[in-house]
Amino acid sequence: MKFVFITLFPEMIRSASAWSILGRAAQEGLLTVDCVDPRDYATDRHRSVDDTTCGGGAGMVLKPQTFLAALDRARKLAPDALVAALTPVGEPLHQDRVCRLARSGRDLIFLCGHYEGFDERILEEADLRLSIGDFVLTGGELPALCIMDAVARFIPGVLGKQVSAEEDSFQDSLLEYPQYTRPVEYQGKTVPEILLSGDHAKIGQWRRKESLRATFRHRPELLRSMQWQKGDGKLFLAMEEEEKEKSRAAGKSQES
Ligand code: 4G4
Repeated sequence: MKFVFITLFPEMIRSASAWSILGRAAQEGLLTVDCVDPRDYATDRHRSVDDTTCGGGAGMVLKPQTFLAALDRARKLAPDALVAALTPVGEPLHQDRVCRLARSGRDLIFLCGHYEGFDERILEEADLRLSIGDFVLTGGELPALCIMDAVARFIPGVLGKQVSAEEDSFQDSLLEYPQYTRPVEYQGKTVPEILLSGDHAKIGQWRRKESLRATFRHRPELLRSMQWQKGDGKLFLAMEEEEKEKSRAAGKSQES
């Protein structure tokens, strides 16, 4: 899969995609990362890529000429690509959208804005406007990198053989259960005994229950869209009872 970034800061993209799993995947040819810099398409003496906003006010906006010339070049590199603009007012990204982007079989061109954002005529060229969350950053490079990373995990061969992106947190709207490695005891804190029992049915139940607990504690709104499996009802009720008991005990200890 091809990822093309239209960015004034190509080194940000190149340096961030050279490491770890993405770096290896790029080396193996499972994905390619290209950058097109709008500044290379500037024609004036100052090689300017931005200008003041029409209508007045502080701040600069990315000019259409240089950015769209860069987009033309990107489309030559990836003719069938979807064009995604990163903007704080885009559709908030979720794992199901990530999964659909990966499955679409289309390459991706990312429009990374800076300064106060894009001239609207640049945005009109985008197929999608995406946001990675309700906060504002200085540029679209980090969100674009986040999206490439999330999508790349679905490309066959990018993750190791044993793990697959489909098995992760969010795939069925539940948070991941807690994980442990050796030592069995560390600074007085121990690994739950059941995980050392070798009883895979029991371990499976424990993990499911702890997934339900983590979701109940930290992201209860996700429980509405989770896919209930056989046995979940019983596990959920038992977990909820334990949680209530825990908060009763905490309340008592506060009284004294
Ligand atoms: C477009 C318009 C994305 C792009 C304005 C981009 C946060 C996100 C930008 C801007 C971004 C996000 C400079 C405000 C670049 N910030 N949440 N900044 N700004 O995905």
